[in-house]
Amino acid sequence: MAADSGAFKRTTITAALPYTNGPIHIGHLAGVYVPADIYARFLRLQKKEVLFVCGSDEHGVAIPMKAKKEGISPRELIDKYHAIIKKSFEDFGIAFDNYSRTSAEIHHQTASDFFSSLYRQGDFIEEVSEQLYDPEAQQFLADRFVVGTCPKCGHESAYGDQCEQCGSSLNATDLINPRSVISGATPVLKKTKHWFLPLDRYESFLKGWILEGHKDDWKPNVYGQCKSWIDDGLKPRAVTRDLDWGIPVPLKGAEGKVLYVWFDAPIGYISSTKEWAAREGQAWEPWWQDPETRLLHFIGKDNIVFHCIIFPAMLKAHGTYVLPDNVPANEFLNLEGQKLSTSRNWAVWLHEYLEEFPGMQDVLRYTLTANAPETKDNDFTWKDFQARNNNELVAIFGNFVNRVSVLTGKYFDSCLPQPAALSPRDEETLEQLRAFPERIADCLERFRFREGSQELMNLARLGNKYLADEEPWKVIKQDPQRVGTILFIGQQIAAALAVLSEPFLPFTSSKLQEMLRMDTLASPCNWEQVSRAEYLLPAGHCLGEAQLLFRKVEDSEIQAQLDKLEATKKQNDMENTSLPAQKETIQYDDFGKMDIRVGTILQAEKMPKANKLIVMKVDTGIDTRTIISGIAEHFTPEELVGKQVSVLVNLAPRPLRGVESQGMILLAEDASGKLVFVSPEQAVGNGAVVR
Ligand code: B3M
Ligand code: ZN
Repeated sequence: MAADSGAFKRTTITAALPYTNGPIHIGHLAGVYVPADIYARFLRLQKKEVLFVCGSDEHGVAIPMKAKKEGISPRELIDKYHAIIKKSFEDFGIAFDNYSRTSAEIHHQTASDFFSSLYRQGDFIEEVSEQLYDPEAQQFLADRFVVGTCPKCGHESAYGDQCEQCGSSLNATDLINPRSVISGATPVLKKTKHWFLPLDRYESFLKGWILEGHKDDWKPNVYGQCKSWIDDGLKPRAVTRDLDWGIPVPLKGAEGKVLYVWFDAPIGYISSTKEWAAREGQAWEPWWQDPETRLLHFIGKDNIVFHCIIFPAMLKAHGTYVLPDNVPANEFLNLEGQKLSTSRNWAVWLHEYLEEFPGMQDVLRYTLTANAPETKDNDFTWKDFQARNNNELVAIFGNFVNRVSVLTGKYFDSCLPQPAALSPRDEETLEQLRAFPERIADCLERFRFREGSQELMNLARLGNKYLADEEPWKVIKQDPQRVGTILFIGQQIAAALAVLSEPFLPFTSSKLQEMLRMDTLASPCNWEQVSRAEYLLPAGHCLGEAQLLFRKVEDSEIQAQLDKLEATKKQNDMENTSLPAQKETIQYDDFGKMDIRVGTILQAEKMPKANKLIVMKVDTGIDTRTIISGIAEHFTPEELVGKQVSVLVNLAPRPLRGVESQGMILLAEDASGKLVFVSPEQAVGNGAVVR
């Protein structure tokens, strides 16, 4: 039943396993890993029992596909990206208790056993169907391994599941002139046996559990997707594939078949837990099997059906597992108005960000949280990044901490003075401060991370306003003791910020805790104490050296990022408009037959009632003749007159709209469709022979 973390003994948090077919970018961070990490840290700070697991998803047809593209083996590919991804997570402070990978032995064993259990219980149905098969390579072809002409738009290299030119989703059997990516052979249909999870058997369970049980606590986007899947009627889903990359199907007669990647991947959460437990000398079972465990899956919206319907059906079928209590899936993040895309390189890659903004992980974490795609798709813009940094982190949070620490240093040698009697305003400020843990917790328990980050900023605002109103820099002249009290209160706010910012800004939090020397306190500060303790820092407590928490981001840095994206856009445009392939070989004689001369355009005018045509008089050196060319959309008649161009003069004349064209002017067209004349690089006499 729906409840917050308080009603459970422990919480198992999973974050979607990233595919090792590329590095990770801001979309992954914003959608899944930052919110999951904030939540895990938030529970840990409250001393709750929590386990946060993840790992690399290294199976599926995308892996051998990508490996082929990069010219390496699938094993080399997964090793490469597993290392890059793991490092990005560490760099950004995503504090998993364990980060595993699905190529690990323990995972192969766990997934294989899971399949065998369901098989033994009779939870699968077997079905023989016809699939495309490469007779040369002697293997079945996944959709992505078949290319051919798109039946909708004629694009010649559409994939078996989708045409990237017109975006239509296709069936591999619809392609005209299909060929195997592996051998180039024409695929044939061949019978093959597969195992299916009959989701229809779980319909009434899913209806009760989700549609009735989680109507109010699951996010509307998640609930809505589940409802439409269930309402559409659930069908059996194949959980095996004909592929040579993955976990072998543990059955006799299933040689050459592997588990479908979406069958094994979510089991990866369990394997990762087992790996952690073995290392820590703990039991893994309570985290998955004790009914008092709360299971949470953090994912992106494209993974909803797998985590809310298919995996729960698997867990339910198995019989000994708890079901997810919530699946707080996010929508998508765009970048500067366009969909993030690995293949089009439209992304901010985490490893590149860190090279360009070293030490600024928290700024990205904060920006992505403050602007998280929680309820709808959202846009990341560099201008917004700069504004969040300069106007919030620098101007509010950093500025407050800096002012209070500079003043404490200046007037009290960086040791907290004994406060005098508190004014009503002081009392009220402390009262407000004590309310923040609950205010932030209330947001986080409802997975409203954006709101939570804004509440944190409000705490810094409280501090700034207090200082601005109390004006210790003015009061110091007549009442130094009062200034001691003001700064004492100010430092309590700084300490609260140090604690409460930890889930959102872990690097900043630890810098600030160091500055405040919180490690030397008799009882270390935690979430609860911010609301319970009379004071977080006692009088007489001495502070460490002040550090800069945030720095301003300059316009030039933002411009550099925008320029980089602009270059990517240009690159993509170039690649989209491909150059035609080289024509058939010809002999010298074929070329020698052409008589190409340099000529000068003497006159030019648009052909009446023809949009594209221009009629020209050209001096070819041998005569003056009329030539018609379809270039009116590219040039105005005025800019043509006086130009020296190359003319094919012995082309048979042909009539166009009643006027005879007596030759052809040569033009070069690049990949983007731009037209230029093929002109001599310096003036030369008309009639000069081009050869
Ligand atoms: N690797 C898909 C993705 O990255 C997939 C998630 C698996 S979670 C079990 O979108
Ligand atoms: Zn198409």
